[in-house]
Amino acid sequence: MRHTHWYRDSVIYQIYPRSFCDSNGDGIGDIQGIISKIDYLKDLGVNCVWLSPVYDSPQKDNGYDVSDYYNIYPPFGTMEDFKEMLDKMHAAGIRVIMDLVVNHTSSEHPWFKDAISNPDSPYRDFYIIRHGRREGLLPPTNWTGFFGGSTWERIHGTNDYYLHLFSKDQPDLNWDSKPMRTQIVKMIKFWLDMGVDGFRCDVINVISKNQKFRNGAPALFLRGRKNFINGPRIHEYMRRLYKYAFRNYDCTIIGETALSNVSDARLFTTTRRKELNMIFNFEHTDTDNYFGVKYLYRKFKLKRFKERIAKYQYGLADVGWNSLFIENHDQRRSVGRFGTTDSPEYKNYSSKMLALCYFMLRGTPFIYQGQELGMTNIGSKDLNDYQDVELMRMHKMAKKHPFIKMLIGKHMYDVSRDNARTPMQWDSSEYAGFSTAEPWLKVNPDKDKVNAKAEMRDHDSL
Ligand code: TEU
Ligand code: CA
Repeated sequence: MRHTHWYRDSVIYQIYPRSFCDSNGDGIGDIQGIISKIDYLKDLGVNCVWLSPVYDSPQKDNGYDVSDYYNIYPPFGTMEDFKEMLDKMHAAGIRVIMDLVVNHTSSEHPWFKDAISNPDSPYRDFYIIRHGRREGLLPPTNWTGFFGGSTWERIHGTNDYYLHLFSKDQPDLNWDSKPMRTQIVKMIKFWLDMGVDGFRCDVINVISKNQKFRNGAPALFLRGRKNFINGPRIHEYMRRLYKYAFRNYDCTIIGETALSNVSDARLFTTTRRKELNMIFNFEHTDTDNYFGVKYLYRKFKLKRFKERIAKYQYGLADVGWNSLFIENHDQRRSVGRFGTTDSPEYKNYSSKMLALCYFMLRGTPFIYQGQELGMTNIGSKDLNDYQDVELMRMHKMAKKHPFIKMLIGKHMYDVSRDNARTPMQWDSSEYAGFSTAEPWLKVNPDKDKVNAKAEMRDHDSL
């Protein structure tokens, strides 16, 4: 089958399954819930859906910690439910892209469990395991990870450490291992053969690590990042994935490539290089922080925002293709961030103005669930209203180090990822039409002001 450019004519809708629609009243969104909203998606006019991870997982990072790539997380449903959804989406003219989380697995993945419990395990080489310095007293390097703190965790009862760029429940896979890569290719084909239309590849630009393991220069966040952001073999791995997994399917491959620049973006997306179709880069959403770290809050400046967007519009004009987005499950809601929610009237103008602006750029637009309703941020300063592993780590660090507290304390809740993860507001009932029971995360208290039916009515009367 030929690899075509259908993504260039697509509008892609991101579903965060946990928060979209709960069909069976357990407070957690699920696949049958998604199926029940296919007509809504069709009405909205999108022709592709990107599903955040639905694989089996202990949910330490809401599915970005996969323990079984070949099964569905039971509270979301079964493989039959997934196939039913895929068929019904296709029948409605909507393609389906899955999340592909292969920088790391869950620490509950059988490969990892075997790797750390058995020194002769064939799976030891699937992960990045090294002796600690000073007989295990110190980790192999001084690197620090995306959620703060050391990237190394000591393996209980040994002098060895494993690498994790995210939480300690998410050990990094070793892409320098060929048997490991072969397993990933096999898994990708399993889903493509089932009829899945592509992947959004989670943090794919950090899969190659400089395995000389040198210490990084002093830095507040992500110390040693040169060793793993767009590491030494990154483009080789992208081309290998294309050649062995994607080439023979008419699929779309999007890479999440945090902390890249325009020249990296060109390398990833130049059509003739055969790596990725599009990337998600965050320079524009990082307008209101320092160094690409969302917790280092900085005042939003429209001029900087426009410059950063323009940079990629011009930078990829002759090669490649842009993804257009201003929200996702890691980015708080856009209307109060880049516009204003000061009054219902301004909120309405702001959300429509933002939509118009980014839809008119060159690239493929993405809508994050609830964005079409102008859903807003939580606004609570109570830790009990939040659950995200990233925020919990930041909160812990701020409690321990007064300097970090001074840097991030004031805006910690406002910038946190749960702002984008509150249940979808289908109507103004108690649980917003998301569920009949209390949802896993509190419904946004502004629920009376936002709801899908009212917005659709608005739309019909235009
Ligand atoms: O996120 C990558 C990630 O590091 C983001 O938090 C990024 O740093 C930030 O949004 C840029 O401003 C991906 C997933 O989207 C996220 O949900 C996971 O927690 C993470 O990978 C680990 O799998
Ligand atoms: Ca459910």
